[in-house]
Amino acid sequence: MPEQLIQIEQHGAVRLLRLNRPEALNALTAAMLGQLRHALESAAGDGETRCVLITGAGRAFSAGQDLSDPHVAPSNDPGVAPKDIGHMLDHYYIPLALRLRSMPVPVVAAVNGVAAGAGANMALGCDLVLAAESASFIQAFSKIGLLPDCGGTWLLPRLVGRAKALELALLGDKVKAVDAERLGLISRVLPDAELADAAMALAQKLAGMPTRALVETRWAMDEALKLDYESALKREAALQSQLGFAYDYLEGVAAFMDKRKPEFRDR
Ligand code: T3D
Repeated sequence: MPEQLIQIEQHGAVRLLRLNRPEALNALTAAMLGQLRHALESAAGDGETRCVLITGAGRAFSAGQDLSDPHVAPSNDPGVAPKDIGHMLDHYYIPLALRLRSMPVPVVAAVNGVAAGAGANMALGCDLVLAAESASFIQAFSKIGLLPDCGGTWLLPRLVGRAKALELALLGDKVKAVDAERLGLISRVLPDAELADAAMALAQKLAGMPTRALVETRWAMDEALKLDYESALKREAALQSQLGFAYDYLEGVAAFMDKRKPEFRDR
C-alpha cells in the first residue's frame, strides 16, 4: 500500500486534498506530486465534485520542493553526473500548475502555515487563497540559486506588480499572511483557529454556485491578460453568449424571479 502523501476527503460537493508529509513541512517529493496530480485528475473527472480545497497537514502548507529528494538533490561526488532539475519541472510542476489553472471547478487554497518555493506558488495559482494569521509566503528560490518556478514568474508580477514581485523574488524574504493580503497576493487572512472552517464554508459556497460560469470567469481573466481592451470585450461577449444558452442562466434568472435558492448544475 503506497504511503498516503495526499489525504483525500469528500465533504458533500467539496473535495478536500491535504498535503500530508507534516514531518518535512509537506515538502514536495516526486511521489507526492504524482499523487497530487492524480487526486486533481480524479476530482476533475468526478461529476459530483464542484469545488476543490487544498490545505496542508501539521504546521506548514508546503516547504516547496523536497531538497533531499533523489530526483533533484545535488551530489558533491564529482563522479555523479549533475541532475537536470528542469526534468522535474517538465514532468511534475508544469503539468500540476496547468492542471490547477484548468480545473473544471474552482480551487481554493487554505494556507495553514508556511508556504515556500513551489509550495507558495502552487497556493498562489489557486483561484482563491485564504491564509491563517500565522502563515507566511516565501519565494525561497533565490536563497538556493534558483528562480521562481511553478508559475512564480508569471503569477507574482500579475498579482502584485513588477516592483514588489521582484522584491519578493530577489530577496526571498518571509511575507506574513497579513502583508500578503495587503499586497494583493492572497484573498483573505483569518485567525488560525478559524481557517479550516472558513475555508470549508467558502468552498461549500462556491460548490453551490454556477460552476461553469465561475470557471469561464477564471479563463476569461487569464486570457484577458494577453488581449487588448477591445479583444477582451469581444471575448467576454462570445463567452457570455454561450453562458446565456446554458441551463444555469435559465435557472439563475428563474430562481431570482421566484425568490428561491437556485439549483445550478452546469459544469
Ligand atoms: O529542485 C527542483 O526540483 C526545482 C524546483 C524547485 C522548487 C522549489 O520549491 S525550490 C525551494 C525549495 N524550498 C526551500 O528552499 C525551503 C526550505 N525550507 C526552509 O527554508 C524552512 O524549512 C522553512 C522556512 C520552510 C521553515 O522553517 P522552520 O524553521 O519553520 O522549519 P525547519 O526546521 O527549517 O524545517 C523542519 C523540517 O522540515 C526539517 O527537518 P528536520 O531537521 O526536522 O528533520 C527540514 O529539513 C525539513 N524541510 C523543510 N523544508 C524542506 C525540508 N526538507 C526537505 N526539503 C525542504 N524544502
